[in-house]
Amino acid sequence: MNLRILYHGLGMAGKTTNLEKLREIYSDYVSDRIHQQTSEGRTVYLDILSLSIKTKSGDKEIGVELFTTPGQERFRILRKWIFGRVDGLVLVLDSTRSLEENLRAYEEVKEYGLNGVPMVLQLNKRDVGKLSPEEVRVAFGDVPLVEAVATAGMGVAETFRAVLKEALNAKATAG
Ligand SMILES: Nc1nc2c(ncn2[C@@H]2O[C@H](COP(=O)(O)OP(=O)(O)O)[C@@H](O)[C@H]2O)c(=O)[nH]1
Ligand SMILES: [Mg+2]
Repeated sequence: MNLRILYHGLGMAGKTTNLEKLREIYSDYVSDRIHQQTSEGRTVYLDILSLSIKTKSGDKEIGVELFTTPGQERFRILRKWIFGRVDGLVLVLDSTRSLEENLRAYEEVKEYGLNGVPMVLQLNKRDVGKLSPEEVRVAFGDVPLVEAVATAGMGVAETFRAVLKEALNAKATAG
């Protein structure tokens, strides 16, 4: 089985940081050989991380491909092409920005027809941001929400496991 997980959110929300931390946390499971090309630590194009993980029972191997959307406006047109099939979506919210700003990223999710995709919210930058989980819940209802400080690795694996669970559940339901 193969799953494709997209990390979407405003530019600078912490998408790349999530993938970098996951690469460290799951270093034994990294199956890609793509060398991340960044300049000054910023995403040049897009980040991909391929993991090969085993199910709880250990009898099945799942390939998980994680990717982020590039924030630069000039790549806007390419995003549709990047999206293709998406099995799970992490909407990375930046708690240093307003709810309204963050909702723009969700508007894009809808614009690209991804609003039916299993979604997990990550409220990132809890170390510096003011946007509260309560405000987010009012806007999104009971979508799974994980608080994070991606730079410290906090909430990163939890977010990944949550979206994996949502994606696998949806697959099981679909048969
Ligand atoms: N203080 C703080 N900074 C963060 C956090 N997550 C990411 N950053 C910083 O925010 C900036 C943008 O992060 P990046 O992962 O490149 O965002 P992207 O544009 O969504 O890929 C970088 O300087 C990160 O180090 C966090 O939880 N707390
Ligand atoms: Mg990035």
